[in-house]
Amino acid sequence: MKNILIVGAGGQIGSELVPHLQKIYGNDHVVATDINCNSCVKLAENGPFEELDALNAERFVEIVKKYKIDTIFNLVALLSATGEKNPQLALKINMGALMNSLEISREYNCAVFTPSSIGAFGPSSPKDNTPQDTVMRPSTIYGVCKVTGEMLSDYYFQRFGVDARSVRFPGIISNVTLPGGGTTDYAVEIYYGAIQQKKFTCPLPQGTFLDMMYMPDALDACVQLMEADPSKLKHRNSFNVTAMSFEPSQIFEAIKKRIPEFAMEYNVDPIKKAIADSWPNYMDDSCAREEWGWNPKWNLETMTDDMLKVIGEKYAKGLLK
Ligand code: AKB
Repeated sequence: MKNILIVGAGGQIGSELVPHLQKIYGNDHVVATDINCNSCVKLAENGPFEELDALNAERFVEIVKKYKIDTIFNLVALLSATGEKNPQLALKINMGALMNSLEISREYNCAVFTPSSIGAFGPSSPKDNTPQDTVMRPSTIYGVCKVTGEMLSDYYFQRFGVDARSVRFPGIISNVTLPGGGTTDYAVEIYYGAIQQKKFTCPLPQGTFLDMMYMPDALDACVQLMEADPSKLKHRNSFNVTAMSFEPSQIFEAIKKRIPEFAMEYNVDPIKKAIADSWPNYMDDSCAREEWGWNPKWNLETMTDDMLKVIGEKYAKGLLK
């Protein structure tokens, strides 16, 4: 049985990946960590939780040793829009957490997963059907960290045999923890606006296509890739994965079909627009499909049904205000 460490467990992905992995590997085999204990009260209810600043290598090692960890999920990152507000901080946190995860994986013989992103691509990458292997010259500090992370992870595999694997996640849409500071966040926030205020102000202009994925598919991607037969992997860091691509008016229409009074206006955020314009419209994820069986289950319609149902129920029960 694996002993898994999740670093940055209180964020959008971690808060759902922890219970997902607990169901598969057992509660005691999944150790959640975060710099902020307050965001992890729920996570600490069902399994081990430790406070960890991922930049503190000594404390990181202490936890790896204490729980005999053999697999690390490094989810620590400032996202794309926040990164542009403070590039030096993004560099420090994103690269610091990555380097500690890789070095500790090398020393303590752990497999390691660090998500990359559509943000690893840049304005000179092909925008449509963006290939697995192509030009990667990102124009954000977030993307620079992601490409560097991909290259370092492959280097650690080739040079030291560290079992490092990764996917390039698109915008992830979920109903448990809100993302923060990303360019794709609008595609989550729109559901809360639709249910609560029946209106939403979109920060990206009509026509801005971006890859997206519903959280259950993202969780499957993490597990499937880390469980994949290594002899089948021609790539490692990192695989294109996507489930759908849409632009703001399409998600608006999908919601409006279900909430006819829903209205949307645009107030374009120039930083988010510039970032989104530099990213793919949609990626080619055939390598992930061929090498480890990637096969997403959710599309815009089924995801919209589920998002409105789950978030609607939370408002109805008074769990959200
Ligand atoms: C962001 O928008 O920064 C993230 C991402 C696509 O990596 N959601």
